[in-house]
Order: sequence, then structure tokens, then C-alpha cells
Amino acid sequence: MDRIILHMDMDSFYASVEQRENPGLTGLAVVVGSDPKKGKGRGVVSTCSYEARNFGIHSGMPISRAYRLCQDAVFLPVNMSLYQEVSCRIMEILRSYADKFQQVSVDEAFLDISDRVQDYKEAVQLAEQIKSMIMYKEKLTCSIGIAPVKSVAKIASDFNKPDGLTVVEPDKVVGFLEPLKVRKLSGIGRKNEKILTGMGINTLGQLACFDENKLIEIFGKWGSEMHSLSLGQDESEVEESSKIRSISREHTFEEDTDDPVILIKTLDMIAEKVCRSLVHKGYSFGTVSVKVRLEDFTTFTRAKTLGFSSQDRDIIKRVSKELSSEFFYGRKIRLLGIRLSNLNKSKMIQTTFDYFLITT
Ligand code: TTP
Ligand code: MG
Repeated sequence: MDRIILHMDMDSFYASVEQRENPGLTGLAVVVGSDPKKGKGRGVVSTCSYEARNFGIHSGMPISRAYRLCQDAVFLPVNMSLYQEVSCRIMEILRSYADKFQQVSVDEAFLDISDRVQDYKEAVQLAEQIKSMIMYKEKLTCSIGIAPVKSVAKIASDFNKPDGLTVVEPDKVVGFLEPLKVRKLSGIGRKNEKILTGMGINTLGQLACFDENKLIEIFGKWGSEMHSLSLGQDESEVEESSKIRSISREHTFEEDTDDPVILIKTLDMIAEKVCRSLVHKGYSFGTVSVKVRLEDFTTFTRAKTLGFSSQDRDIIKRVSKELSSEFFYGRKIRLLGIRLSNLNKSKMIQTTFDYFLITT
């Protein structure tokens, strides 16, 4: 029997939460990012409201560029503990609507609703209920895609944002995918897109018509997978994400260095990245490890267990410096890395000065 899969993704998530918290921001161009300093900081845009998107601002853009595009925008720092708390509540709402549930990121989840509804008409009603419930409880909008497989449901939720609801019934899947750019397929990033367009493949329809063996020659196993996905064939199940054991990031220097300023700056940068990934995946950590590889490739690791669970990037920065500083003098370093382990899925309660983590 055909499955019915629902994918939900919140609209301009961090920015919408900020607008909800401060109704004075409704209808304004709001940019949320690290180090915003009223548009003059050196950080990047995490996300922005749809009003700000009209000016060409988007995630990943330097804050300074966003400021040049729209000087009237309101620039806000990332209040991750708040978004995480809202995310936890939204995920609880979603969980109650499906037997099989899979949270994919802080604002996105799959639900297998095959056992809850008889057909696509009922699926639409269920999606409308979910949207109303999220609006009622959290005063936020989301977009939903419904399709027989996960990859198509995900594309569908993005199809008519914000506040969208897009349904792709089984007999419409091939026609729906056909005109879309290859980049719409999750897994095809900028690099693969460039290779594909170089081969004359711009759309998923063109990818579907392309010789699968040639794709395998170029991309290996992934070539065969992307070919199936372009035809809307995706067997993957909705399942609770298997528990991740650790999250790590590394940096190899272009030139080996013993400059403590560069080393500390790099460690901070790695800490930012690894923390972002941790929070995005909805985890807290109990242990920080560092990896230091010297110019002769000897590699050292050091670890510290906190005794509590945290998502605090300053703790990652402080502990990783503490653990690696013994290597920062006299010897040239080739690579630095940070690993967070002892991970827990976490719910957060915010207090005035700090937040506590409740492990679920
Ligand atoms: P997305 O769902 O990709 O974006 P969004 O919810 O802001 O907007 P959309 O309506 O297009 O879905 O990401 C969810 C949150 O993750 C987003 O609000 C902020 C964060 N994020 C980053 O911090 N950096 C990034 O580069 C991206 C893409 C998202
Ligand atoms: Mg989103």
C-alpha cells in the first residue's frame, strides 16, 4: 500500500519567533544572525523574515552585506535557547499526530500518517489541523508538504512558503518533479549541481531521463540514488533518528602554524561551528575533546567531561582552549579539531540568567 508522508518546516523560524516575542517587529524586515551589531558586525545571517527576503537577504550571507541591501532592517542576535524551547514544544505537538515521527532539524520533521488517514483528502484535513494547532499554541506559521515518499514531501513543503500546504498525490509525482531544478533535491548541493549542469542536466526531468549507468560512473552509488529520487522513488522510512554519538569539526591549516593568535581564533571558529551543529540537531553535550595534529603528523587528543549537560558555546570555547593550550607553544600545528560527545536529546527551561537542561 502507498504510504502518506507529511513534512513540516517552520517559516523563517528564528525570525518568526522574534516577531512573535515582539509584535512591534511584525511586518518588518528582521535579520537574525551572529554578531549583528546593528548590521555592522562580522557575523553571518542565520535567517531573516520574508519581508527582509524581498531585499535579497538570505541565510549564510554576511551581516554587512545584508545591511547594505536593507539598512532599515532590524538586526537581532541569535537567541538559541528560546528557539530550542519553542522547537521542543512544536515537536511535541507534531509527535501526537503520527505513529512514526522523525525530527530532522530544529524546525523540520517528517510524519508517516499512513495509519492515521484513509486518503489524501483526509491527509489535507490532518495537515490543516496541525497548522491550526501550531498557530493556536505558538502563534507561528509553518509549511507542509504531503506525498507518498519523504524526498517529495520535503520538496513539497518548500514549494509554497510561507504558510503553504502542497499535496502531491502518487500519480502526480513525476509531473511535479519534472520541471524543478536539480538543486531542489535534498542531497544535491552546489557542487553536484555544477557537475550536473555541466552535463546539460538542469531539471529533475532531465536527470530522470539520463542514463543511470553514466551517473553511477560519475557519482558512484549516489548517482543511482539521485536517479531514483528524480523519479520520485524513495524507500526510506520515517524513523526516530538513531542516536548520534558525537559531533565534531576539524580545521587543517593551509600552512602549519605556531602563532597562538591564529590558533585560538581557529579554535573559536571550530567551537562556533560544532556548537551550531549541536544545537541544530537538538542535542546537549557532556564531554568536550580536542584533537591536535602537529606538523610531523603526531596526533594528540585530550578530553574533559563536565558533569552536566550543556549547549553553551562559551563552555566549548573555554574547555577546548584549556585542553589544547599545552600544544600552543614551540611546535607547529597542522590540524585542530573539537568533538562533543556524551550527547543527550534535550528539552530546555529558560530562566532569567541561564538555562537548565532536562534530559528526555
Ligand atoms: P530553514 O528552515 O532552512 O529556514 P527558515 O525556517 O528560517 O526559513 P524557511 O521559511 O525558508 O524555512 O532553517 C531553520 C532555522 O535554522 C532558521 O530559522 C535559522 C537556522 N539556520 C541557520 O542558523 N543557518 C542557516 O544557514 C540556515 C539555512 C538555517
Ligand atoms: Mg524553516
